[in-house]
Amino acid sequence: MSTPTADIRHDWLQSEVMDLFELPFNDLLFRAHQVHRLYFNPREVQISTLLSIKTGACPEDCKYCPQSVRHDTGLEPETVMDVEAVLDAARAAKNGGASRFCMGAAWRSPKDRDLDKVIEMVKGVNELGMESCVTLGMLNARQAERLKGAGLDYYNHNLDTSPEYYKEVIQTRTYEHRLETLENVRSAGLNVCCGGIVGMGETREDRAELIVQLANLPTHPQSVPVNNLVQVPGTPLDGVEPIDPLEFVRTIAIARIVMPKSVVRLSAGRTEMNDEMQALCFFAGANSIFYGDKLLTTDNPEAARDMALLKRLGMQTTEPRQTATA
Ligand code: SAM
Ligand code: DTB
Ligand code: SF4
Repeated sequence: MSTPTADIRHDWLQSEVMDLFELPFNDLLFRAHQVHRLYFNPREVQISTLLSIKTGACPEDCKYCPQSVRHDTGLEPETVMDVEAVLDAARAAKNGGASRFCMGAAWRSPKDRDLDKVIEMVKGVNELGMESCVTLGMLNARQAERLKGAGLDYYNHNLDTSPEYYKEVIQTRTYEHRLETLENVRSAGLNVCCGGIVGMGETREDRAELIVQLANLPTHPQSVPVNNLVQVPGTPLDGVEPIDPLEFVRTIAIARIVMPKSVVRLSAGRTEMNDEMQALCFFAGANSIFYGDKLLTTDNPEAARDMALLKRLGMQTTEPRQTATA
C-alpha cells in the first residue's frame, strides 16, 4: 500500500470512496489511523454536552426523529427554556469537563424573536469559557450573521444522508435547502458542524455519497458528527435493519481519511455500542463525543462510564477554553 497522504481535496469521486469502503478492514484502519496522527493527538478526545432548549412538536417530517409532530413517540413537547436554566446546565457541563456546550431546538427554522433568546444563551455560554454550538434548523444569511456577531463558535446542520436517499427520509425540506443553510453559516464565518446519520437502511453507496458531499463542500466542516441511528418507537425508522458495527467503523475511518483536519464525532448511538466498538472508532479517527447522560431526547452513555472507558484506553479530554470569565 502506498504511503498515506493527507491532501485536503474537494474533488472526491464516489468511486474512490467506494474503493476505500472495499479495502480489507485492517488496511483501511491502518491508513485512517496514520492520517489521524498527521494532525491530531491520538490520545485526545473533545467532549461536547448537548441540551435540548426547545423540545418536540417540530413541523418537519424527518423519519428518524422522535421530535417530529408527525410521529407519535410519546414525547412531551416543551417550549423554549429560560436563559438562566440553560446557563445552569452549561455550568454543570463545564464542571463535568465539557469544552463545548451544544444547544438544539426542534424548529424548522428560528423566528427572529427565538434568535434573540438564543443569542443571550450563546453569550452566557461563552462567558463561562466554553465553546458554543447551536442547531436550530434552516438559517438565512442575516440570522447566521447575527449568531456570529453574538460570538457563536459552531453551527450544526447535517446533510444526514446521500441526496438520493434523502428523499426517502425527509419530504418537508430539500437537500438544496440544507446546502443553502450551510453556505449562509460558512459565509458568516461560523465553524460548520455537519455530518449525517447511518443505519437508516441506506446502502453503502449512499454512505459513500454522503461522505463525498461533505468532503466536496467548499471547505471541510470543522466538525463532522457521524450518528448511528437511535431507533425510537413511533418513528417510521424504528425496526430498520441496524448497520453492521464494522461497517460503522469503516464509515468513521473513511470520514477521517477524506477530511483529515476535521474533528470527527462519534455522535448519537453510543449507548448501543460496546466499549470495544468505540475503541475501534477512536483508532479509526474519531476524536470527539457527546458527553452527559442525554443527547437531545434520547439516552447517551452515563458520564462515569465514558470517563472509565477513556481511562482504560489511556485517553484524555481536551481542555475547555482557557479564557473563562465566569
Ligand atoms: N431541528 C434542527 C435540525 O433538524 O436541523 C436541529 C435539531 S435535529 C434533532 C439535529 C440532528 O439530530 C439531525 O439533523 C439528525 O442528524 C440528528 N438526529 C435526530 N434524530 C436522530 C436519531 N434518532 N438518531 C440519530 N441522530 C438523530
Ligand atoms: C448531531 O449530529 N447529533 C446530535 C446533535 N447533532 C444535535 C443530535 C442527536 C440526536 C439524537 C436523538 C435525540 O436525542 O433526540
Ligand atoms: Fe425537526 Fe430537526 Fe427532528 Fe427534523 S431532525 S423533525 S427538523 S427536530
